[in-house]
Amino acid sequence: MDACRKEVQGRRGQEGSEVIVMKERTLLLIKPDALQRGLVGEILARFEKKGFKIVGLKMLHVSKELAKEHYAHLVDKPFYHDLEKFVTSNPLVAAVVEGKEAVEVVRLIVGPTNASKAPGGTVRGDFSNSTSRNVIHASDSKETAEKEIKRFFKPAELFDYKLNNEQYLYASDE
Ligand code: IDP
Ligand code: MG
Repeated sequence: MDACRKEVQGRRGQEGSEVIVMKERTLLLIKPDALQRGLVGEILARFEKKGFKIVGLKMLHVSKELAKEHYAHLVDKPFYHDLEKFVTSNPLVAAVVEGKEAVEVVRLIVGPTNASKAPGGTVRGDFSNSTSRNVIHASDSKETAEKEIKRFFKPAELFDYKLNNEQYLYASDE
């Protein structure tokens, strides 16, 4: 399933035309530091409470090969060795969440990479004071999200279902 997909809701807009709701998906990795610190439930809850639908969820132990692929943009950095050791040291929890403008909104909830500078209220701002052990990963663009979801989830591990409270999460025109 693509990170960004169109879903016809079957509702009628003001002009009588069918309303098309853009639903985006993005990848979250609740990193090994968060798992070790007992923060998985609290972190996932933030996205649920925002109204994001969990469409994929699993625990895995990241291999060195997967770490190299996922952090390909960082392999030449001096901190890469430590980063690889960190993400492969212990299991993590991977999730795919779906909702309006998921990629951008999830990044806002996550906060900047350097958690020391992350505002309170963001996941990194509230749970970390480190640039490295910053508790969570989130895809940084729609294109990246599409690739990263495929990297961590098989199609059969992603679920299409309706939340019963969807009419309370979004207006009919968004
Ligand atoms: P992001 O996680 O906010 O998207 P990226 O630049 O993609 O940030 O970096 C991926 C991960 O690599 C970070 O979340 C962090 O764990 C680690 N990292 C990034 N920059 C540094 C650094 O300067 N020192 C140590 N670790 C870093
Ligand atoms: Mg990144």
